[in-house]
This record gives sequence, structure tokens and C-alpha cells, in this order.
Amino acid sequence: MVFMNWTSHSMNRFYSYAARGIASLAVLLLTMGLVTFGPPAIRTGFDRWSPDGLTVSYYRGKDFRKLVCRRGERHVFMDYGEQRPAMGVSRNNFSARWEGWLLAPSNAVYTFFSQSEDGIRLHIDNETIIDNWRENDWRTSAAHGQAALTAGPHRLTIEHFNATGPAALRVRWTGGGIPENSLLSTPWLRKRKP
Ligand SMILES: [Ca+2]
Repeated sequence: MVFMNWTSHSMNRFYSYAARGIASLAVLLLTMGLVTFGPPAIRTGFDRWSPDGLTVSYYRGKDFRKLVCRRGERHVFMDYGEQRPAMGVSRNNFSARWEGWLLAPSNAVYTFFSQSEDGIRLHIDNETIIDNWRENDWRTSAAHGQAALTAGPHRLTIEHFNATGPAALRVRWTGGGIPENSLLSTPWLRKRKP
């Protein structure tokens, strides 16, 4: 009888630990972004722990009303189509802030080119380089701006919003030995100051 009670108690403890373990693993995977409930067509932030790329914060509302989630991206090119950008963010009326550091390869004047649905702003070292903050159609949304940069890291912030319909953004750059039409991408982007 004593043995039976001991066995039953041990089994209960085993199931309790197992349940806690499974719950912890589920929370860990959700936190890492490896399991999401978002649409499968959109990448889900596998780069979150990498130092490369930019950190993207998604907000409800066109004007950064409520932060919903953050994830990493390796290049500034995202076509959301008509899908929501992340769990908890509507496909209409969202905004996103892409933040990190741009590594200029040499002292030079760089030109940045954007296309976006809808609006986009690009800031380097707190100076606004592109300001196209309005409802855009992709085909007529091209904008550009220039910045004279010293070789090394510069703080980069790109803001984006979508009102209704499709959402997308792309930023390319050239100058200082960067070939024309290069996507703003790793290895020139870092999440934290190098
Ligand atoms: Ca749109």
C-alpha cells in the first residue's frame, strides 16, 4: 500500500513537471518568434537575436499609437501585400519603425531611394533625409535624399505606415563605392552600435 501511494505520488509529480516543461517550451518558442499565429507568407523574425540588420517595431495606428511587437530584418524590403504585418496588428492603419546603425564604408555623399505604400520617412543621425509621409501608390511613390557621411556607424531610423490596401517598402542606396540600386541591407546594417 505504501509502495502504491509512493508510485502514484511520483507519477503525479512527473506529469506536473512534464506539463510545466511543455508550457515553458511553448512560451520560449513564442518569445523567440519561431512559432507565430501570423500569416505564413510573412517572415517571422528569425533574425531577432542576430546583431545584423535592423530592429523593426510594429504599432497599431498610423502614428505609432500602440507598440505590439518587435522583430529583426536583414534588409529594408518588405512586401506585406494585403496581409497583416504581425499578430495583433491590423493590415490597415499600422505603422512600423526600423531602427539601428548604418555602416558607411567611406567618407562620401550617399543617395537613398525609397518606394513605399503608404508613407515613409528616413532619418540619419536625427536628420531627415527622405520625407514622403503620405498615402502612396507604389508605382508613383519614388522618393530620394542625400546625406554626407563619414566612414563608420550612423544612427538610422526608417518610419513606415499603411492606411488601407496593400503595404510595402523598399530602400536602396548608392555612393562611397556602393553600387547603384543596392538594397539597404546587411552587411551595412547593425541593430546596435558596433
Ligand atoms: Ca496602402
